[in-house]
Amino acid sequence: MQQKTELRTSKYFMELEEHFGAHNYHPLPVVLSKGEGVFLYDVEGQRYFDFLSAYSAVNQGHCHPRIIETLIQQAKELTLTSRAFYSDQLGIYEKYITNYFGYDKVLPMNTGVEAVETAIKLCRKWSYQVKGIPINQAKIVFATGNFHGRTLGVISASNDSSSTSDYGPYMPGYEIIEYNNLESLEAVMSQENVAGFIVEPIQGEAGVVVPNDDYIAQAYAICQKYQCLFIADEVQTGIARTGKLICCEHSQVRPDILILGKALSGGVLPVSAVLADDHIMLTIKPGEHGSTFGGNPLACAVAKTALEVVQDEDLANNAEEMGKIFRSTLLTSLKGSELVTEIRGKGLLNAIEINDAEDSSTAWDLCLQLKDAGLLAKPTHGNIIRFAPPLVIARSQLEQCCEIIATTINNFEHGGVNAEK
Ligand code: IF1
Repeated sequence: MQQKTELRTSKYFMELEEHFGAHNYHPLPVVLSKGEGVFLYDVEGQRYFDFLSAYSAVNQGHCHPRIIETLIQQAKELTLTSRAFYSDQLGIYEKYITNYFGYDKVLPMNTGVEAVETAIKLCRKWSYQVKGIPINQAKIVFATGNFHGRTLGVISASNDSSSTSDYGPYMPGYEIIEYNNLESLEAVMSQENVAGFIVEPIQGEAGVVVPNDDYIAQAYAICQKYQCLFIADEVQTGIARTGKLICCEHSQVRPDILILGKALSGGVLPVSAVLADDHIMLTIKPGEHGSTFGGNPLACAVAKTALEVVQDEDLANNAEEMGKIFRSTLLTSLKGSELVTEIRGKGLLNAIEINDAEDSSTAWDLCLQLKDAGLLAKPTHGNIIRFAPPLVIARSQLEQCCEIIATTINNFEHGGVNAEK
């Protein structure tokens, strides 16, 4: 009796995840099997514009041919040695990335949160060894609305109950102040034993919260005034996403510690990095920090190519230009909307705010209709929809997507058929 093979439909795959996977996500009901540039394809062959880019990890576009070619070639040679030995990829990559971002040294890690944790440890180590804060007395300042990852070390800085509830007790030595509020930063900085301030130059998960134009520059100046480290979490805003190589460039700020992740590998595998100058980075001595996969030859080769693509394809300027068109086009086409209360962002990190409570299903329902119209996006914090396509998007594609978004929202608000796919 031949075994009946299950039809590999979207339903089939969603049920597998429901049955065998932890329920730590609530995905949009779409099952993807292929990505190419700005497009994703589901198992039924339906094509979508990707307007999430895996939370800004696929800035270079899905399966960029140059990055994939590097992955394949390096994978045939050597993937992992551990740092117990040298490799012919790590030093080349370290020289390339430190020159690329303008720092003395890099500490290579894997996920974004590992890089954030590394920056926290580095800041504390520097504060004891260089600034002279009494051991175990260092305070690190964070901002309300932050998102730095999911480990206990960083959710301890979160004021979002969905990140923190029932995970206590939490890491001590953290101070949380209001984002985009310089007075509160000055006040906490004037306390003793403050080691540093870690901040997202635009808060992604909080809903693409763009601070006042002078916030980052003034915050950096306050950190300098109190000999504290200014640490930029650019895991989501970095790698050209906001129209500059790093978002802090909009403020002419060079962070004391720069944290990168996500698109550092073009979304091909987890690669993150912490960059700093010698007087900070060399406070960590051999054996005092590390990771099995940190700086592995495969990641180094892939990340170098991913950064070359950002430069060669001028993705920062494309993000800047396409972002301006995106916001101006939607502002015009949604001018009369009562549903959409704000369109905001920088470069190709944008969001719309829905005039509904955070716990409403409106944003979710809108994303379902956008999916049916051929565009994938996902709400953040209930009533905000983030729009972040790969930075390789062409003007004609962007204009088509603006049409899809505007038509879908107008139809949702006033009833009517969806835009053509
Ligand atoms: C999830 C959010 C985005 C980040 C910043 C560090 C990290 C992230 C500014 C940690 C990661 C990811 C995590 C992912 C979804 C996504 C996310 F919705 F969770 F908050 F982008 F906004 N700093 N963000 O945005 O990097 O360890 O994940 O590599 O947890 O669902 P990671």
